[in-house]
Amino acid sequence: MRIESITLRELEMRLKSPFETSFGVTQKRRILLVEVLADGVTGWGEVTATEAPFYNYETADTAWHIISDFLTPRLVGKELRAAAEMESLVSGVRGHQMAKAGVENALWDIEARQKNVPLSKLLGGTLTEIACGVSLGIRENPELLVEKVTAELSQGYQRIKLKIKPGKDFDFVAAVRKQFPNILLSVDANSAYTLADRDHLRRLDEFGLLMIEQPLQWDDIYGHAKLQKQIETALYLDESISHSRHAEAAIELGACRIINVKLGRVGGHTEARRVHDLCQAHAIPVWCGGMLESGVGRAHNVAMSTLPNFMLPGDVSASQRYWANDIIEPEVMVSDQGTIRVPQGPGIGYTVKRKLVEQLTVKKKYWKAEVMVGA
Ligand code: OSB
Ligand code: MG
Repeated sequence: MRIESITLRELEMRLKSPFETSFGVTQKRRILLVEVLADGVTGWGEVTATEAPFYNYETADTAWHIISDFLTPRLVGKELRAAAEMESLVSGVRGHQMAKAGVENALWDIEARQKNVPLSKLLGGTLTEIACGVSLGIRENPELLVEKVTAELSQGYQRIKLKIKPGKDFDFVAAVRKQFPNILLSVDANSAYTLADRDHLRRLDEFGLLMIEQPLQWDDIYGHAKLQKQIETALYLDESISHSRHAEAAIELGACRIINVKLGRVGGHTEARRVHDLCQAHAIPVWCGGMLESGVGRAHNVAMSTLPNFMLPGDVSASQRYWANDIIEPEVMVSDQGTIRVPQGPGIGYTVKRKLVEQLTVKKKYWKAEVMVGA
Protein backbone atom coordinates (compact mmCIF):
# COMPACT_ATOMS: atom_id res chain seq x y z
CA MET A 1 0.00 0.00 0.00
CA ARG A 2 1.23 3.49 -0.82
CA ILE A 3 0.23 6.06 1.79
CA GLU A 4 -1.31 8.90 -0.22
CA SER A 5 -2.58 11.09 2.58
CA ILE A 6 -3.14 11.32 6.30
CA THR A 7 -5.80 13.46 7.95
CA LEU A 8 -5.59 14.12 11.66
CA ARG A 9 -8.63 15.47 13.49
CA GLU A 10 -9.37 16.41 17.04
CA LEU A 11 -12.98 15.90 18.04
CA GLU A 12 -14.62 17.24 21.13
CA MET A 13 -16.99 14.65 22.53
CA ARG A 14 -18.89 14.72 25.81
CA LEU A 15 -19.40 11.54 27.80
CA LYS A 16 -22.99 10.98 28.92
CA SER A 17 -21.80 10.99 32.50
CA PRO A 18 -18.53 11.85 34.25
CA PHE A 19 -16.05 9.00 34.80
CA GLU A 20 -14.00 9.07 38.01
CA THR A 21 -10.76 7.16 38.55
CA SER A 22 -8.07 7.50 41.21
CA PHE A 23 -6.43 10.12 38.98
CA GLY A 24 -9.41 12.36 38.40
CA VAL A 25 -12.77 12.95 36.72
CA THR A 26 -13.31 13.04 32.93
CA GLN A 27 -16.34 14.14 30.99
CA LYS A 28 -15.15 16.19 28.02
CA ARG A 29 -13.03 13.94 25.84
CA ARG A 30 -10.54 15.14 23.22
CA ILE A 31 -10.60 12.34 20.65
CA LEU A 32 -7.92 12.26 17.95
CA LEU A 33 -8.94 10.39 14.80
CA VAL A 34 -6.49 9.38 12.10
CA GLU A 35 -7.79 8.88 8.58
CA VAL A 36 -5.34 7.34 6.12
CA LEU A 37 -5.80 7.00 2.36
CA ALA A 38 -3.71 4.35 0.58
CA ASP A 39 -4.27 3.02 -2.95
CA GLY A 40 -7.66 4.74 -2.92
CA VAL A 41 -8.78 2.90 0.24
CA THR A 42 -9.59 4.76 3.48
CA GLY A 43 -8.82 3.43 6.95
CA TRP A 44 -9.53 4.85 10.42
CA GLY A 45 -7.67 4.75 13.71
CA GLU A 46 -8.11 6.45 17.08
CA VAL A 47 -5.49 7.84 19.44
CA THR A 48 -6.49 6.77 22.96
CA ALA A 49 -4.38 9.28 24.87
CA THR A 50 -6.28 11.11 27.60
CA GLU A 51 -6.47 14.86 28.10
CA ALA A 52 -3.84 15.00 30.85
CA PRO A 53 -0.71 12.90 31.54
CA PHE A 54 -2.27 11.04 34.48
CA TYR A 55 -2.75 7.56 33.00
CA ASN A 56 0.53 7.54 31.07
CA TYR A 57 2.75 10.38 29.84
CA GLU A 58 0.89 10.85 26.56
CA THR A 59 -1.84 13.45 26.06
CA ALA A 60 -3.98 14.53 23.12
CA ASP A 61 -1.47 17.36 22.58
CA THR A 62 1.68 15.21 22.70
CA ALA A 63 0.08 12.77 20.25
CA TRP A 64 -0.83 15.63 17.91
CA HIS A 65 2.78 16.83 18.04
CA ILE A 66 4.32 13.37 17.53
CA ILE A 67 2.02 12.44 14.66
CA SER A 68 2.43 15.84 12.96
CA ASP A 69 6.17 16.32 13.35
CA PHE A 70 7.61 12.81 13.50
CA LEU A 71 5.24 10.15 12.17
CA THR A 72 3.74 11.73 9.06
CA PRO A 73 7.16 12.71 7.60
CA ARG A 74 8.22 9.06 7.92
CA LEU A 75 5.03 7.68 6.38
CA VAL A 76 3.37 9.91 3.81
CA GLY A 77 4.31 8.80 0.30
CA LYS A 78 5.84 5.53 1.54
CA GLU A 79 5.09 2.14 0.08
CA LEU A 80 4.39 -0.60 2.67
CA ARG A 81 3.85 -4.30 2.04
CA ALA A 82 1.62 -4.55 5.11
CA ALA A 83 0.39 -2.54 8.10
CA ALA A 84 2.80 -4.46 10.33
CA GLU A 85 5.67 -2.85 8.43
CA MET A 86 4.91 0.62 9.79
CA GLU A 87 6.72 -0.22 13.01
CA SER A 88 10.11 -0.36 11.28
CA LEU A 89 9.55 3.07 9.68
CA VAL A 90 8.83 4.81 13.00
CA SER A 91 11.06 2.83 15.33
CA GLY A 92 13.39 5.84 15.69
CA VAL A 93 10.63 7.56 17.68
CA ARG A 94 10.84 6.25 21.21
CA GLY A 95 7.65 5.48 23.09
CA HIS A 96 4.50 7.48 22.23
CA GLN A 97 2.66 4.22 21.62
CA MET A 98 -0.77 5.84 21.56
CA ALA A 99 0.24 8.25 18.81
CA LYS A 100 1.71 5.37 16.80
CA ALA A 101 -1.30 3.11 17.39
CA GLY A 102 -3.71 5.71 16.01
CA VAL A 103 -1.90 5.62 12.68
CA GLU A 104 -1.00 1.93 12.60
CA ASN A 105 -4.53 0.80 13.31
CA ALA A 106 -5.79 2.88 10.37
CA LEU A 107 -3.32 0.96 8.18
CA TRP A 108 -4.67 -2.35 9.50
CA ASP A 109 -8.18 -1.20 8.58
CA ILE A 110 -6.92 -0.43 5.07
CA GLU A 111 -5.12 -3.76 4.69
CA ALA A 112 -8.24 -5.67 5.73
CA ARG A 113 -10.40 -3.65 3.30
CA GLN A 114 -7.92 -4.26 0.48
CA LYS A 115 -8.06 -8.00 1.17
CA ASN A 116 -11.84 -7.76 1.57
CA VAL A 117 -11.80 -9.49 4.96
CA PRO A 118 -12.94 -8.41 8.42
CA LEU A 119 -10.06 -6.95 10.44
CA SER A 120 -10.71 -9.63 13.11
CA LYS A 121 -9.90 -12.33 10.52
CA LEU A 122 -6.79 -10.54 9.26
CA LEU A 123 -5.49 -10.38 12.84
CA GLY A 124 -6.05 -14.12 13.26
CA GLY A 125 -9.18 -13.80 15.40
CA THR A 126 -11.32 -16.88 15.86
CA LEU A 127 -14.25 -15.66 17.97
CA THR A 128 -17.43 -14.42 16.28
CA GLU A 129 -18.89 -13.10 19.51
CA ILE A 130 -16.94 -11.51 22.36
CA ALA A 131 -17.73 -11.36 26.10
CA CYS A 132 -18.23 -7.92 27.66
CA GLY A 133 -17.77 -6.42 31.08
CA VAL A 134 -17.99 -2.86 32.35
CA SER A 135 -15.61 -0.56 34.16
CA LEU A 136 -17.43 1.56 36.75
CA GLY A 137 -16.05 4.86 37.95
CA ILE A 138 -15.75 5.77 41.62
CA ARG A 139 -19.08 6.69 43.23
CA GLU A 140 -19.97 8.90 46.15
CA ASN A 141 -21.07 6.05 48.41
CA PRO A 142 -21.45 2.25 48.36
CA GLU A 143 -25.25 2.42 47.94
CA LEU A 144 -24.97 4.38 44.70
CA LEU A 145 -22.35 1.93 43.46
CA VAL A 146 -24.56 -1.09 44.21
CA GLU A 147 -27.38 0.63 42.31
CA LYS A 148 -25.11 1.11 39.30
CA VAL A 149 -23.86 -2.49 39.41
CA THR A 150 -27.46 -3.72 39.54
CA ALA A 151 -28.32 -1.73 36.43
CA GLU A 152 -25.29 -2.99 34.47
CA LEU A 153 -25.94 -6.62 35.40
CA SER A 154 -29.53 -6.28 34.24
CA GLN A 155 -28.14 -5.28 30.83
CA GLY A 156 -26.34 -8.64 30.68
CA TYR A 157 -22.74 -7.61 31.37
CA GLN A 158 -20.65 -10.62 32.41
CA ARG A 159 -18.05 -8.98 34.63
CA ILE A 160 -18.00 -5.86 36.78
CA LYS A 161 -14.84 -3.85 37.40
CA LEU A 162 -14.86 -1.25 40.16
CA LYS A 163 -12.46 1.67 40.26
CA ILE A 164 -10.95 2.06 43.73
CA LYS A 165 -8.64 4.43 45.58
CA PRO A 166 -7.60 4.79 49.22
CA GLY A 167 -10.70 5.69 51.25
CA LYS A 168 -13.01 4.45 48.51
CA ASP A 169 -12.16 0.78 48.42
CA PHE A 170 -12.98 -1.80 51.09
CA ASP A 171 -16.51 -0.67 52.01
CA PHE A 172 -17.46 -0.22 48.35
CA VAL A 173 -16.24 -3.68 47.33
CA ALA A 174 -17.83 -5.23 50.43
CA ALA A 175 -21.23 -3.72 49.62
CA VAL A 176 -21.16 -4.98 46.02
CA ARG A 177 -19.94 -8.44 47.05
CA LYS A 178 -22.63 -8.74 49.72
CA GLN A 179 -25.36 -7.96 47.21
CA PHE A 180 -23.87 -10.15 44.45
CA PRO A 181 -21.93 -13.06 45.99
CA ASN A 182 -21.32 -14.90 42.71
CA ILE A 183 -20.55 -12.37 39.97
CA LEU A 184 -17.15 -12.01 38.30
CA LEU A 185 -15.86 -8.95 40.14
CA SER A 186 -12.55 -7.13 39.84
CA VAL A 187 -11.08 -3.81 40.95
CA ASP A 188 -8.78 -1.26 39.28
CA ALA A 189 -6.64 1.04 41.44
CA ASN A 190 -4.84 2.91 38.64
CA SER A 191 -1.65 3.01 40.73
CA ALA A 192 -3.21 4.57 43.81
CA TYR A 193 -1.35 2.41 46.38
CA THR A 194 2.21 1.60 47.40
CA LEU A 195 3.86 -1.53 48.77
CA ALA A 196 3.42 -0.05 52.24
CA ASP A 197 -0.34 -0.64 51.74
CA ARG A 198 0.19 -4.41 51.38
CA ASP A 199 -1.78 -5.32 54.54
CA HIS A 200 -4.64 -3.11 53.46
CA LEU A 201 -4.67 -4.62 49.96
CA ARG A 202 -4.54 -8.12 51.43
CA ARG A 203 -7.92 -7.46 53.05
CA LEU A 204 -9.39 -7.59 49.54
CA ASP A 205 -8.55 -11.30 49.40
CA GLU A 206 -11.71 -12.13 51.35
CA PHE A 207 -13.95 -10.96 48.49
CA GLY A 208 -12.94 -13.67 46.01
CA LEU A 209 -12.14 -11.11 43.35
CA LEU A 210 -11.26 -12.29 39.86
CA MET A 211 -8.32 -9.87 39.88
CA ILE A 212 -6.84 -6.58 41.14
CA GLU A 213 -5.63 -4.20 38.42
CA GLN A 214 -2.46 -2.12 38.68
CA PRO A 215 -2.44 -1.33 42.41
CA LEU A 216 1.13 0.05 42.39
CA GLN A 217 2.98 2.69 40.40
CA TRP A 218 2.55 2.82 36.66
CA ASP A 219 6.13 1.79 35.89
CA ASP A 220 6.76 -0.63 38.74
CA ILE A 221 6.77 -4.21 37.48
CA TYR A 222 9.18 -5.32 40.20
CA GLY A 223 6.98 -3.92 42.99
CA HIS A 224 4.00 -5.85 41.64
CA ALA A 225 6.13 -9.02 41.70
CA LYS A 226 6.80 -8.44 45.39
CA LEU A 227 3.13 -7.75 46.10
CA GLN A 228 1.85 -10.77 44.14
CA LYS A 229 3.88 -13.06 46.43
CA GLN A 230 2.04 -11.63 49.44
CA ILE A 231 -1.52 -11.56 48.21
CA GLU A 232 -3.84 -14.40 47.16
CA THR A 233 -5.89 -12.55 44.57
CA ALA A 234 -4.48 -12.49 41.04
CA LEU A 235 -2.86 -9.18 40.14
CA TYR A 236 -3.05 -7.96 36.58
CA LEU A 237 -1.22 -5.15 34.92
CA ASP A 238 -2.48 -2.29 32.79
CA GLU A 239 -0.27 0.84 32.93
CA SER A 240 3.00 -1.12 33.35
CA ILE A 241 2.81 -3.01 30.05
CA SER A 242 3.82 -0.83 27.06
CA HIS A 243 5.17 -3.66 24.92
CA SER A 244 5.77 -7.39 24.82
CA ARG A 245 9.17 -7.12 26.54
CA HIS A 246 7.42 -5.64 29.57
CA ALA A 247 4.94 -8.51 29.41
CA GLU A 248 7.79 -10.99 29.31
CA ALA A 249 9.48 -9.38 32.31
CA ALA A 250 6.21 -9.29 34.25
CA ILE A 251 5.49 -12.95 33.56
CA GLU A 252 8.99 -14.14 34.42
CA LEU A 253 9.09 -12.08 37.62
CA GLY A 254 5.62 -13.27 38.64
CA ALA A 255 4.32 -9.70 38.75
CA CYS A 256 0.83 -10.71 37.55
CA ARG A 257 -1.29 -13.70 36.56
CA ILE A 258 -3.38 -11.89 33.95
CA ILE A 259 -2.66 -9.04 31.52
CA ASN A 260 -4.97 -6.34 30.22
CA VAL A 261 -4.17 -5.50 26.60
CA LYS A 262 -4.89 -2.00 25.34
CA LEU A 263 -4.14 -1.24 21.73
CA GLY A 264 -3.04 2.32 22.36
CA ARG A 265 -0.87 1.50 25.34
CA VAL A 266 1.19 -1.04 23.39
CA GLY A 267 1.34 0.85 20.07
CA GLY A 268 -1.25 -0.85 17.88
CA HIS A 269 -2.37 -4.23 16.57
CA THR A 270 1.10 -5.52 15.65
CA GLU A 271 2.49 -5.25 19.17
CA ALA A 272 -0.85 -6.16 20.80
CA ARG A 273 -0.74 -9.44 18.93
CA ARG A 274 2.80 -10.07 20.20
CA VAL A 275 1.66 -9.49 23.78
CA HIS A 276 -1.28 -11.81 23.15
CA ASP A 277 0.91 -14.57 21.69
CA LEU A 278 3.49 -14.32 24.44
CA CYS A 279 0.82 -14.53 27.15
CA GLN A 280 -0.82 -17.46 25.37
CA ALA A 281 2.50 -19.33 25.31
CA HIS A 282 2.79 -18.81 29.09
CA ALA A 283 -0.86 -19.68 29.84
CA ILE A 284 -1.52 -16.11 31.02
CA PRO A 285 -5.07 -15.08 30.01
CA VAL A 286 -5.56 -11.62 28.52
CA TRP A 287 -8.55 -9.35 28.14
CA CYS A 288 -9.18 -6.09 26.31
CA GLY A 289 -9.10 -2.87 28.30
CA GLY A 290 -10.81 0.39 27.33
CA MET A 291 -9.91 4.09 27.25
CA LEU A 292 -13.40 5.64 26.93
CA GLU A 293 -13.06 5.35 23.16
CA SER A 294 -15.29 6.66 20.43
CA GLY A 295 -16.72 4.10 18.02
CA VAL A 296 -13.52 3.96 15.95
CA GLY A 297 -11.33 2.85 18.85
CA ARG A 298 -14.12 0.60 20.09
CA ALA A 299 -14.35 -1.13 16.68
CA HIS A 300 -10.61 -1.86 16.79
CA ASN A 301 -11.02 -3.24 20.33
CA VAL A 302 -13.79 -5.56 19.13
CA ALA A 303 -11.57 -6.90 16.32
CA MET A 304 -8.61 -7.49 18.64
CA SER A 305 -10.79 -9.24 21.24
CA THR A 306 -11.49 -12.09 18.79
CA LEU A 307 -7.97 -13.52 19.24
CA PRO A 308 -8.15 -16.87 21.06
CA ASN A 309 -6.37 -15.95 24.31
CA PHE A 310 -8.87 -13.16 25.10
CA MET A 311 -10.44 -15.50 27.64
CA LEU A 312 -11.98 -13.03 30.06
CA PRO A 313 -14.72 -10.43 29.43
CA GLY A 314 -13.14 -7.09 28.45
CA ASP A 315 -13.98 -3.45 29.15
CA VAL A 316 -15.48 -3.23 25.67
CA SER A 317 -19.08 -2.22 26.14
CA ALA A 318 -21.94 -0.62 24.22
CA SER A 319 -21.55 2.78 22.52
CA GLN A 320 -24.69 3.87 24.33
CA ARG A 321 -22.99 3.66 27.73
CA TYR A 322 -20.64 6.46 26.69
CA TRP A 323 -22.18 8.61 23.97
CA ALA A 324 -25.59 9.99 23.12
CA ASN A 325 -24.55 9.66 19.48
CA ASP A 326 -21.50 7.58 18.58
CA ILE A 327 -19.55 8.33 15.38
CA ILE A 328 -19.94 4.89 13.79
CA GLU A 329 -22.82 3.05 12.16
CA PRO A 330 -24.17 0.77 13.45
CA GLU A 331 -23.18 1.65 16.98
CA VAL A 332 -21.53 -1.07 19.07
CA MET A 333 -24.38 -3.05 20.61
CA VAL A 334 -24.34 -5.56 23.44
CA SER A 335 -26.77 -8.50 23.63
CA ASP A 336 -28.83 -9.53 26.70
CA GLN A 337 -26.14 -12.15 27.30
CA GLY A 338 -23.46 -9.47 27.51
CA THR A 339 -21.80 -10.18 24.19
CA ILE A 340 -20.92 -8.21 21.07
CA ARG A 341 -21.40 -9.90 17.71
CA VAL A 342 -18.26 -9.28 15.65
CA PRO A 343 -19.04 -7.49 12.37
CA GLN A 344 -18.30 -9.50 9.24
CA GLY A 345 -17.83 -6.66 6.74
CA PRO A 346 -14.35 -5.71 5.50
CA GLY A 347 -11.97 -3.72 7.73
CA ILE A 348 -13.29 -2.57 11.11
CA GLY A 349 -16.75 -3.47 9.81
CA TYR A 350 -18.46 -0.26 10.93
CA THR A 351 -19.01 2.91 8.91
CA VAL A 352 -17.70 6.23 10.16
CA LYS A 353 -20.40 8.93 10.19
CA ARG A 354 -18.44 11.56 8.29
CA LYS A 355 -20.94 14.36 8.73
CA LEU A 356 -21.03 13.93 12.48
CA VAL A 357 -17.23 13.66 12.59
CA GLU A 358 -16.95 17.01 10.76
CA GLN A 359 -19.44 18.60 13.15
CA LEU A 360 -17.46 17.47 16.17
CA THR A 361 -14.06 18.42 14.71
CA VAL A 362 -12.32 21.33 16.42
CA LYS A 363 -8.91 20.95 14.74
CA LYS A 364 -7.75 19.32 11.53
CA LYS A 365 -4.50 18.79 9.66
CA TYR A 366 -3.82 17.13 6.32
CA TRP A 367 -0.68 15.73 4.66
CA LYS A 368 -0.54 14.58 1.06
CA ALA A 369 2.13 12.69 -0.84
CA GLU A 370 3.64 14.26 -3.92
CA VAL A 371 2.23 12.75 -7.08
CA MET A 372 4.68 10.18 -8.44
CA VAL A 373 6.37 11.13 -11.68
CA GLY A 374 4.94 9.06 -14.49
CA ALA A 375 1.96 8.00 -12.40
O1 OSB B 1 -7.42 2.02 33.79
O2 OSB B 1 -8.65 0.90 32.50
C1 OSB B 1 -8.29 1.99 32.94
C2 OSB B 1 -10.40 4.77 31.38
C3 OSB B 1 -9.45 5.75 31.21
C4 OSB B 1 -8.17 5.50 31.61
C5 OSB B 1 -7.83 4.29 32.20
C6 OSB B 1 -8.76 3.29 32.36
C7 OSB B 1 -10.08 3.55 31.98
C8 OSB B 1 -11.17 2.60 32.15
C9 OSB B 1 -12.37 2.77 31.26
O3 OSB B 1 -11.19 1.75 33.01
C10 OSB B 1 -12.70 1.57 30.47
C11 OSB B 1 -13.73 1.89 29.44
O4 OSB B 1 -13.39 2.33 28.32
O5 OSB B 1 -14.92 1.71 29.75
MG1 MG C 1 -6.73 0.11 34.27
